[in-house]
Amino acid sequence: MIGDLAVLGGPPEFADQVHVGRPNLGDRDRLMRRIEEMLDRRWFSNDGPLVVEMEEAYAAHHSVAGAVAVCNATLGLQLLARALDLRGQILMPSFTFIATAHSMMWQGAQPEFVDILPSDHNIDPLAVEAAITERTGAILGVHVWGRQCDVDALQAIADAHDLPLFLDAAHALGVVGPAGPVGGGGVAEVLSLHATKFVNSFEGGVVLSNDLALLDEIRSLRNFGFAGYDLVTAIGTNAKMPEVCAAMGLTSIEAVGSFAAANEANFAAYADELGAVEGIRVLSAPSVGTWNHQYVVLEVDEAVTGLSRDDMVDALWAENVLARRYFYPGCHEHPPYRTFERTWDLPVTDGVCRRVLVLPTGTAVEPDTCRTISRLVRELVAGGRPLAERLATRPELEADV
Ligand code: T4K
Repeated sequence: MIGDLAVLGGPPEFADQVHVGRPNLGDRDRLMRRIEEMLDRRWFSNDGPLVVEMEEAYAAHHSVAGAVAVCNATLGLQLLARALDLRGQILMPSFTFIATAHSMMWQGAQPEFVDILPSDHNIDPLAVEAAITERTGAILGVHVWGRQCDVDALQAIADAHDLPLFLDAAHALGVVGPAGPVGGGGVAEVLSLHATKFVNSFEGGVVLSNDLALLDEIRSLRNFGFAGYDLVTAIGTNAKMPEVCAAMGLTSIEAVGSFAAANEANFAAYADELGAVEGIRVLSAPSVGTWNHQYVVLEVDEAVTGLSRDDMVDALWAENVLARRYFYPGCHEHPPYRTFERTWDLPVTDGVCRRVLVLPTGTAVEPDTCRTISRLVRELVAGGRPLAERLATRPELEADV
């Protein structure tokens, strides 16, 4: 019943908040044992044994020659950009987390935003090709929602123009797409192990590559540019992963199968409940390969539902469902980038930014909870335009004015 909605004064559906990014936990006892051993060793950072073991595990998991663990993916991207000595404009999507763009700015390179495909929200290779000029320095693809972007097409464009291709794989741990396992694309790929990610190390990131010389360079840059015990050969920084994070990173990857199964069950519940709702599109699983189902993404078509995505977010938050509108409003609309010369035209990005709604999943959420959230979404859609009109005249909105 619409009158029962929390946003209109009813009690919330959930007593406790349901989050999009509740961390997944592996085997607690194993994690604690690793931390105890670390304390006994008194070796907490600087390429410790857990970091070394973790790098081997992540390289093997992604079928690449090597891996470098860093303190987060943002710094991983920065180090990679520095190692590649990137200059000029970096062609990338605007529909990504702001860190993708910021990391290039920190290297002194400039994002040049390119539109995405409506089908999977990934960078459009044709738009990349069209955007290349003499100022282009590199191509940066992002595997948005963990769906592999078209690495083969991007690589062909990069080769034709003699440009490096590298990939933000923050969402794509363990993914195998049409171009093969994530990790081996372009010159390198960068995973995020942030707490909210499929697999986490509290905070962390991993640079994956088949180019061992490039990884050695990144390893040095991660540690102030040291090339030997008392020899510094580059302007490095401190991007080292602490041992306690590697303890979590190792314990998490050991549990990757159970995380994937939980995500898949949740995804199936949402798809089942929402797949036939008019005006709601559930982004489907990729038809090829292995996906991590890390994000459950809806597109809300207000022209059909009568209710905007933002009204839906407000109504869900009132029910204690903390749905998110990632990556609104797109990097290009955030103040640091708004002042750039507007060489780009991003109609698909702008539309997707208005429609996307991300729902809770992960091991902290049960399929039954997903079914309840889906029921709420269906009720909101059923409320349609009359509900939108009531929301527009809510007393708290009038009080805000
Ligand atoms: N490239 C891409 C494409 C990315 O998406 C990201 C990060 C990066 C690069 C950079 O990776 P890192 O440098 O972070 O390794 C979150 C994450 O902070 C961010 O890592 C992630 N992408 C982005 C998509 O999401 P917020 O602003 O949504 O975080 P926050 O604090 O609002 O948390 C999300 C939800 O999770 C909330 O409902 C609270 C809940 N939560 C969060 C944390 C940290 C928990 O329940 N427990 C927790 O410990 O950015």
